[in-house]
Amino acid sequence: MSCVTAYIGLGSNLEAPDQQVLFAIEQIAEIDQTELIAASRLYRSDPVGPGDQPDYINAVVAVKTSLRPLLLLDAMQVIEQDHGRVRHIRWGARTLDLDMLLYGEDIIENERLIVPHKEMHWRNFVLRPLADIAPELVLPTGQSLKKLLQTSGEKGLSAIADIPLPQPA
Ligand code: ROI
Repeated sequence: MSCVTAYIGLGSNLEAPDQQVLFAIEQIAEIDQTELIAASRLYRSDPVGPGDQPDYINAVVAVKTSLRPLLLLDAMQVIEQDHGRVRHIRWGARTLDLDMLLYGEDIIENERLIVPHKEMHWRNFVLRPLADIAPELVLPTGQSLKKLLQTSGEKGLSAIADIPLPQPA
């Protein structure tokens, strides 16, 4: 059974977003064949995208998993649905968004999943929390997280709390 470190980005801007994110992290910790190994701080971020939407809460977690990428994605989508996520408006407000950012060193492109996540390279609400838990990370594309974060800057982003790692049951 080979284990891979994967990184998952979390975002919410509806219905007590901080609670949505914290509870989702507990649910990620319970995914089959998957161990939660690190969590970033919790961030508040200005909304990126159209119109008038509430601020977001964002975080990133690292897991060690022996699930193949699409099975990990399935488990993440079950959690999103549990949070009442309805996919309709592109870039609209959402109760919970879970993005697979990285799956080991893999580069994945199929109809369901693109890894590394296409927009992580410029989204500071992904890069900054990722740097909390993997400051020396280099993406499979060869780009260093530090470099990307220098370019994205930290505008509109503030760390608001530490996230306690849920204890295994
Ligand atoms: N903006 C912020 N700040 N955080 C997010 O998680 C987020 N997620 C999105 C869009 C709508 C692009 N904007 C976001 O999907």
